[in-house]
Amino acid sequence: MKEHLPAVCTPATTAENWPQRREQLIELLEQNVFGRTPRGGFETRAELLERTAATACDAVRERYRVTVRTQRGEASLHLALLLPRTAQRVPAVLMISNHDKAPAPAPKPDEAMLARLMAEAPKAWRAETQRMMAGMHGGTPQLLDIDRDEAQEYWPAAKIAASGRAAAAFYASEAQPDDQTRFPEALAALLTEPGAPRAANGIGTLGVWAFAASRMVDVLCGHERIDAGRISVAGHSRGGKTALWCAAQDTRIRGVLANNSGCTGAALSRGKRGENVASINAFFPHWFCPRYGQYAWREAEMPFDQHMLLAAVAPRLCYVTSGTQDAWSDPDAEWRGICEASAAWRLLGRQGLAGDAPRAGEPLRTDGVGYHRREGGHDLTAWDWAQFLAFLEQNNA
Ligand code: GTR
Repeated sequence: MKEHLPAVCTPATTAENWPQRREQLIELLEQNVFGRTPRGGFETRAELLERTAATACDAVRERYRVTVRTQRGEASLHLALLLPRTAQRVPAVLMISNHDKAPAPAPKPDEAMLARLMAEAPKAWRAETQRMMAGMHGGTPQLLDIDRDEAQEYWPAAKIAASGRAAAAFYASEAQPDDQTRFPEALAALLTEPGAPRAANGIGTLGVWAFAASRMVDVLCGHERIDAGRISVAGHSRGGKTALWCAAQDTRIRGVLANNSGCTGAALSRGKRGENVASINAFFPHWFCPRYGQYAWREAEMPFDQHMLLAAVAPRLCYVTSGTQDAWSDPDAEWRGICEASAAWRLLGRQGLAGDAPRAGEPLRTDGVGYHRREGGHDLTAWDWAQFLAFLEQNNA
């Protein structure tokens, strides 16, 4: 369904004025979806806590305490880094981990918002949303130890280092726990007015996570072993949405790897199946600015859509993935997102993607965007990582 899809490039957009158009796209997404990101008034510093030899590969492991200071105080996050042993500066991949080291309680929905959205919702939506959420909120928490370099499918740090790249990772929850009853804490508390109700365009949890990722990029850019022009960010699902928003805003980032990012990630909201603007705002209102919830069931009125999030990365590198059985994310909506966003890459003289979605297992890689569909569900696997590394390799990133 393409009716009323606002265009990424207007008739007045040219390659020369693309930077201004890009700013407009960021502004639309800030005001309506993710909330306003601070442009200044903060400082980042890093303290090296530990440097050791890696256990699973020929690399050096470093652990940092990264402290962000604003006029309201300081918050610290932990950055794990695995550096291949080589004399040259290396590219880096930064993982925004939405998996924690220890089990954390699953985020609880906002009951009032949920009741309101449920009352307005079609019957089939209510049943599907409740079924999905029961699974999500009752499931076993997925864990990740970012300080380990041994084989972990979800975050194969040793494989990334073996490919000649630094593998960096941090826990999003250290910037702000994923819980609407606890917003704002940690870094989020330094970015919001204490005690004030959230403004319609006030930063949400994903905005705080994206801001935190950019502070990690501050540290990576200043690292003597890292090539500051070749830093990519990666994330899965809510981490994928965050990686896209971070790369859209932060032009120091060379590429983004957005895995199964779905609703409010790579998937166009217009005509989307599975999770939609209503369900995501019902269950995760804290992820976004309050204004976003007003678009529940009103997608046609949105002055934006998710192709604009992807397009704001152009002409840098943007790779989107889907799982064939990840219906909640909607693989076809993710494919339409990257195809519609491709107008920006084409404007800037790069190849875009168009036409029918590729078959599962047949990745598409260009000099700007890339896409694959993996056989299977909502997951980040060794096969996904192999394709990410091939895409980065092809583009010298
Ligand atoms: C779900 C949510 C999705 C996706 C996913 C995840 O609860 O509906 O948008 O972000 O979480 O992060 O695994």
